Amino acid sequence: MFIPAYAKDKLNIRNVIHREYPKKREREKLAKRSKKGASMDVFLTNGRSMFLAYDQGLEHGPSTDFNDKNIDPSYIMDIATKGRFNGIVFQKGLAEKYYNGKVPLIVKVNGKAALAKGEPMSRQNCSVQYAISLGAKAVGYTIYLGSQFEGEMFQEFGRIQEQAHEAGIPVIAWIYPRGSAVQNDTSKEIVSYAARTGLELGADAVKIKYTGDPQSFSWAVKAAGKALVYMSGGPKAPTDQDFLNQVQGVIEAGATGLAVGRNVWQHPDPIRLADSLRQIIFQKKNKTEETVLVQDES
Ligand code: FBP
Repeated sequence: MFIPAYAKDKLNIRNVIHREYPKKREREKLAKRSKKGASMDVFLTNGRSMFLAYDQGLEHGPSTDFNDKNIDPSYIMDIATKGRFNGIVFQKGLAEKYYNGKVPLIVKVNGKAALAKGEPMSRQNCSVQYAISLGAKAVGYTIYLGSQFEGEMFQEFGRIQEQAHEAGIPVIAWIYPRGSAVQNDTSKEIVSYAARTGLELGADAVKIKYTGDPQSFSWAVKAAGKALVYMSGGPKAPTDQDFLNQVQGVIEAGATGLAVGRNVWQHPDPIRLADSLRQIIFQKKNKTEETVLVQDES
């Protein structure tokens, strides 16, 4: 019987064992690189950061979120640069055509459109190596915790996380509890579950929804352990003050920062808003750390 070469390779049990269980020296080398690769330092200013997310064209469709200005990815790239963001989040198509190299790049390596209904599932559409070739300093991946397809996303994320660490870059997990099993995706229990899932699956940072108050969000920050926590923005808040209060609460809770889109690029003056965000995120660090400490001790 003719057995093609690739199949012979698959049948070779020694190869399989070797691939799944690398030798000790290789494991140590990988562990070393993984540790180094997991660092988010390139994205941090005084231990904090703010990211600009712009994958809503895929996730929601252009007619849901965009106007004549912000439909243009160059406009967003400009906001990220002039607003001194610590990272810009693009899908690979936008990274290929619009990334200017002036702000650290995060390439989202999965995504889904909004047309299909039912249990959410988001599959990988870009390899880690290709993201790196576009200039990515980290890759992002969405997991719909609670979805019927959660296991598939866990598995895919696991592979991506290992490849990214092997290549020396960190992985940011967007963890959005969703699907018929999830009643309230901003409750303390669910958001902290999302944060913890990210830690356990090996994310270097998690992007999660705000619970609405610093006390409950600080539980999610604790649950995330050494994984950095970023708030995900959501639809534009009714007023600037509402949004800034959320950000203040997130920082008070001990999070690293935010990774938001609509609240910034739908704003009539995104650069001015970015200035206000920087004041809260970076300049009040000592004050807020003190506050958190006092709360911890009481
Ligand atoms: P926003 O700040 O605009 O909500 O963006 C954050 C983000 O995570 C985007 O990266 C993503 O496109 C969007 O939210 C997904 O929103 P959702 O799945 O909640 O509709």
